[in-house]
Amino acid sequence: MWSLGFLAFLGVAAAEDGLNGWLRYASLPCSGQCRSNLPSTIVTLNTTKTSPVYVAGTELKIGLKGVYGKNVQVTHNKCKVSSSIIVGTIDQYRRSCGAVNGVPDLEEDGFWLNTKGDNVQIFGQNERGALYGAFEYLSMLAQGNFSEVSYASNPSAPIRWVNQWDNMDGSIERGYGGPSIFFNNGQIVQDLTRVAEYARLLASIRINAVVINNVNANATLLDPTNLDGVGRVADIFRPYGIQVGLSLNFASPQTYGGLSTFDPLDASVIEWWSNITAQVYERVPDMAGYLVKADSEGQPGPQTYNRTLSDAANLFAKEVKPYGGIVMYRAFVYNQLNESIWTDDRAKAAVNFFKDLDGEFEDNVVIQIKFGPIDFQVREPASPLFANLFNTSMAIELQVTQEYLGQQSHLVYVAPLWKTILDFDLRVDHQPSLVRDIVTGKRFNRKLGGSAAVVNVGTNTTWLGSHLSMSNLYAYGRLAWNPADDTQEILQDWIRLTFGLDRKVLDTITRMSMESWPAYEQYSGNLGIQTLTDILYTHYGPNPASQDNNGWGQWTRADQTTIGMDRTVANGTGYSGQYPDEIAAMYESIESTPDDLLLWFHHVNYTHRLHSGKTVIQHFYDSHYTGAETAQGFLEQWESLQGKIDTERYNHVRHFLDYQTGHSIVWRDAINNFYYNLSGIPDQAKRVNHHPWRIEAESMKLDGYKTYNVSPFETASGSVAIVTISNNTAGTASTKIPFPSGTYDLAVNYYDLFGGQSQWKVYLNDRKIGQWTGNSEDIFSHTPSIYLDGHSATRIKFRNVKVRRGDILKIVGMPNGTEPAPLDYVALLPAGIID
Ligand code: GCW
Repeated sequence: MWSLGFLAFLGVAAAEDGLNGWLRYASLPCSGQCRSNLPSTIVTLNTTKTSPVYVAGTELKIGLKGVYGKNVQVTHNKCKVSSSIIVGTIDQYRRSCGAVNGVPDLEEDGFWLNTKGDNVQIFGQNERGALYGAFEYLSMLAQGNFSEVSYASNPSAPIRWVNQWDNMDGSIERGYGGPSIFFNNGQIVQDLTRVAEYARLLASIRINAVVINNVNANATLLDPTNLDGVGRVADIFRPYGIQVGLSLNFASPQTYGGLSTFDPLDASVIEWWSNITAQVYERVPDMAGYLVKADSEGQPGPQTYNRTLSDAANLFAKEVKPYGGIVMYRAFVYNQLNESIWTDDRAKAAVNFFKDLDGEFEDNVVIQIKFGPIDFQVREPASPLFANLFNTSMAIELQVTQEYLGQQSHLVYVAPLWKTILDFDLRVDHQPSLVRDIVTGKRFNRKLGGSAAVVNVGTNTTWLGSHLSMSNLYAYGRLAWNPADDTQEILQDWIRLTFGLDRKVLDTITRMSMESWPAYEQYSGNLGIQTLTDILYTHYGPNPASQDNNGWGQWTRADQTTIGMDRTVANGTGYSGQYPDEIAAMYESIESTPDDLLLWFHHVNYTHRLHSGKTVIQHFYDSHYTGAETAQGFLEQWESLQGKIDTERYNHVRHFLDYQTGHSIVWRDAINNFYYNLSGIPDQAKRVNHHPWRIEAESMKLDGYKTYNVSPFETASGSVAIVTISNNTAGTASTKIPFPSGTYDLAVNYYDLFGGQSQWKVYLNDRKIGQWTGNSEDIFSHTPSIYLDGHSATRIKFRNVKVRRGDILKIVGMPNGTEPAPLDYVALLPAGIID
């Protein structure tokens, strides 16, 4: 047997379970330039173990050892050591070593990186900046890049935060990577190992603050024991240059403090918050600030007392100001609406609530604005609020967690979507006004500004629930630092750091990732109609009807002949008038509205012709076929990398992509069937509702199975499925194969429900050719469903099955728990047919 030492000697990598993310420091060969350019010593200019500069030294040591197997000594406060990396702040260097030459003035958190052969200087404006510089140098080394560089890098904005929607009981709202790393059972967890590992990842992408609890906040976080826990968490983050922030529940003075009111202008309420804030800062002297969701989705707020949103924000702002804290006040404020009122429009809410308060906020208040006016949909226009506040600081809110974008069970590289917003020019006062220049504070000269992303990592070793979704976290950090960066270049750094330098690996994952958001948009909601997920349940699978006929205001206004929200000033909700003149004019007219936002702004016939020349309905049909086809390609592309990626991650990702190929077809058929059923307009290419290679389960010979009408109807082929008659007896569905003899891929569409793990077995003439278990709730990251619907609909495929016409195909389903082994259809797919 091999000893551990021998394995280490061989350089056998630790399990590739994703825990180290892009900080794997996987071994690279080293000769020539590499040998002569590897420093032999690390000099850190701070000896305090909890300082970011000290941490930088440790990280450099780990990196050099990991990537190039080189053992390097860390020493402290020595200035002139040859063949060394010297890391510290500019001031520390000046104090210990004298003048620095050629380094430009750095902004807060900025750094200077200078490499000459095996002599490397890393200077931060502050300790945090020095740590960022160390990670930058390590990123070069880990990508085999030994070029001589000499440059300063400064952040675009001071606010580069992440938000976690973690609940005190350990669950995470819209989290797909397992339970919380912070909370369990109403308290902060004892073992903070994962918190330290998260801190390291976040520091490497230059995140400087993390809000650890859900914006739907629980006041019990404020009890003294929990605040002690927050203190422990902050102690873990601090060495990585990351501050902790807290979400507040606006009603806490009453619900938790026992006061009779939570009126923000009431003296006793102000005193109560003052007292709480003092307790917080006693434990966390560098607490970043408060995050507030109020008067939104049932959360209490100042409107209860007819106070303004600025009254509320300023209450907290005044409390945290003496400690240097800020208040992130969310613009996500809206009321329930009535769809029968043509002019009602949730998209107008943020401007309506905040515009008139411009200038009323304390200067340490930042309005945190979701990128679009509704809610992280697959495509939205930029929030018009960015163009309506000139004397108020703003931050853009993004979602790394893929709430409406496949919940990490679908590959969707989201950064290109964010880019459509960041690079959008709002033309305020007819001047260039890119969203990225507005939120960073440049356009309107604000000192504060930046971005916040909802991340929601959990205890899963992949952090987010799947390996490939980590590109989104990486890209978020990079764009927060520099929103002008190119999303494909960011992606490629991530790929090299995560999967190595092989050219084919790089090209393949690049291609899949760059195709993924467009494909997801194609097989979900098109032309700006929103994602079309089930908005009343899991936000995962298709359910277009759930958008309408309720107060949530995510309407499509689809009927038999027309679809889309008329948001024009002339004839609709007036939303387009919330933009500056040039943009308002563009969206007001159908002619100048880009096709991809047509239905966001206009209510048109299904037969309306797009700029592309297609009708709206034919565009829906075609896009859904194109998108699902692209997704089939992801699996093939990934499989071409077998042997080039460690088995653990190869299999994990393969399994997810295989699932996505099936679920993209569920999406395609559901949306196409829904609008075909509504409009009655056939697909010109005759694909929709026409599946020559399918055999519906309900048309098979059933024994122990019965038919079941699926809701929503469009999530079952032919709207009907079958379920076992009893909860504990197997059912059998059999059929004679009507197709020509030959080799086929056999696809089986079934429903995998939460609540049981049924088993299915497939036989051909009584010979078993395949089997599977309905356990996807334990494997995939998305929210499971207890119903037969678009969330639970799943496809499994058995490749290269040889059949003869007249063979008997039989599926035996054994129910389990509340899962009645449901089946929708089988398809026998000749080579090249997707069905
Ligand atoms: O996106 C929606 C989510 C809610 C979330 C809310 C918000 C935390 O469905 O789960 O609540 O937005 O952003 O506040």
